[in-house]
Formats: sequence, structure tokens, C-alpha cells
Amino acid sequence: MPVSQQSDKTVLTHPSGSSAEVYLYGATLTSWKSAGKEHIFLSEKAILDGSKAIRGGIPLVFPVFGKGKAPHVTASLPQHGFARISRWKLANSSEDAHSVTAQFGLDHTMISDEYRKAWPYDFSLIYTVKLSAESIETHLKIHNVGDKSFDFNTLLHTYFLIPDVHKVRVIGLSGLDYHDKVSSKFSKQEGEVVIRNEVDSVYANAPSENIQIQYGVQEQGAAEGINVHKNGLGDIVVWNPWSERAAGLADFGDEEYHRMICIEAGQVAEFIALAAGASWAGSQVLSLLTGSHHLVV
Ligand code: TA6
Repeated sequence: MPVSQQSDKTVLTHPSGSSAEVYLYGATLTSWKSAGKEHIFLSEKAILDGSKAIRGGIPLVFPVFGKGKAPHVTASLPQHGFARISRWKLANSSEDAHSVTAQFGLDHTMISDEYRKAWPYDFSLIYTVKLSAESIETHLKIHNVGDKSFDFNTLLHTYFLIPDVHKVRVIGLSGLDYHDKVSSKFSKQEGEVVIRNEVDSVYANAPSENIQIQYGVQEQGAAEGINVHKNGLGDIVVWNPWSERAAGLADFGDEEYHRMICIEAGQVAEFIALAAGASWAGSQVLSLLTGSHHLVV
């Protein structure tokens, strides 16, 4: 079965052997396997029963990134909004010669009364997961189906599984200004991003293509890793909690920060205004680096 529903998660299986798993809770993709390897980090302590956001995978951030600040209407919403902690529905699925697709839906009639009261706008979200042999696309469409405009942040909070945080390098952000939320300073990225301590950086207006997470070497010297190609999502957030912050997360193993890096495509530097009746869409395509991506030395 290319797409099968197993109680609380949807499993996508591609003829090539690649696969993906998406929990209806938060429409959180918790696994993407391709070329026989897992590429998505999921904490061994992740709570999957719907009592809190899943630690790992691709949590969906909407309608606010981080904690909303009064007097903004999102101030009383949970951190990162309600999309990742609401139960979505599997809307439909399909497959063609090259890919297997599942679509998930969440709208204002499906969220809790508490969130509805806190954020009284009529909306509909359609989240599409499209699995191919060596890539996966995650696409979010936001519809304002009410008669009042609203503004929102959104972000694909992607946790990548890596062999060793000391060897990972993020290519493609060089020269960009960024907000370092750890030091509260603004800086300019010089060269590749390496991780040697807690990192929590927001790169506004980042390039859409050739953002690469390199963490190893394939045959003939080609870089091993993942390429991120984003559309409609202007910003990139880079996050690793490192040891001290990780120790403060109950659903994150103390040493797990060695095996993950978050590269998050989103619209978080500014809120986007969506007029009544209007729609917005953003997506990312994650693909395995091939032989043409030579290690940047
Ligand atoms: O995207 C980075 C970030 O905003 C960090 O500041 C950290 O809070 C992370 O998200 C995880 O947030 P969470 O609410 O899932 O613990």
C-alpha cells in the first residue's frame, strides 16, 4: 500500500523503498527514510500520545513562531502556535509513476475551544507530503476562509538526523545577516555554519536554493548530506540546544544534541498579513546530496 493509515500515523511507501511516517497529531512527519537510511531525528524521549509537541520530526509552526508577545493576538497561544499540537485529518492520498502523496487538513472547527477563543479567525490548512525515491517535499497551504484578515508566522521545524554535530556544516548562508538569539546580537555569517555550542539563529531572506547540511563524505569525495530547496519561505532558522539547554528538555536525551540539527524554513522574521478569502503557500524539498555536490574545502 503506497499510503496506509495505521491508527495514529500515516505511512507512505515508495516503490524505490523510501518511506515516510506522519502522525495525525500535528501532522508531524517523524520519519523519512531514503537510500536505506533515516534522515529525520526523533528523540528517544519524544512523547507521541498527543500530550505535548513531538520532539523531533517536522513540527508545523502556525500561527506564531516562538511565544507571541502582547498586545499581539497570538500572545495567549502556546509556543509555536497550535498547529503542531492539534489533531489533523488525512484528507486524501495519491501516487504516480514517481511519487506517493498524502494530504492532511486542519481548520478552525478542529482546534480546541481554548485556541479558537485565543485566535478567533477562520482558517484552513492543507499540508502535503510528497515522497519520491531520493527526495521529499512538504508543502503548506494556508487559506483565510473568514471575513477578517489575520497575520501569521509559519515554519517547518525540521530536525535532521546527523552522525556527529562536530562534523556537520551548513553551506549556503554565508554573507547573510542573522539574529543570534543566544547572544541577542545581530551578526553577519562568515562562511559555513559549524556547531560548537548552543545555536539559535534566524537568517531572514535566506536564499531558496543550495542550502546544504553536509555531514560526511561519499565515494570520490562528494559531500554526504541533505539539500534544502525552499519556496515561499523566506527565512531559515538554525538550532541546536547543545548540552546545557538539552538537559533542560524533559523529552530530549542529554546526549541527543550530538545527533541532530534543526534547519527550519519559515516566515518568522515578520508576520504575513492574509486578507479575508486569500491563500498563501510555502514548501521545502529535501533531497540527498548527489555526487555533484563536492565537499566544500
Ligand atoms: O526554532 C528554534 C526554537 O525557537 C528554539 O528557540 C527552541 O525553543 C526550539 O525552537 C524548540 O522549541 P520547543 O517549543 O519545541 O521546545
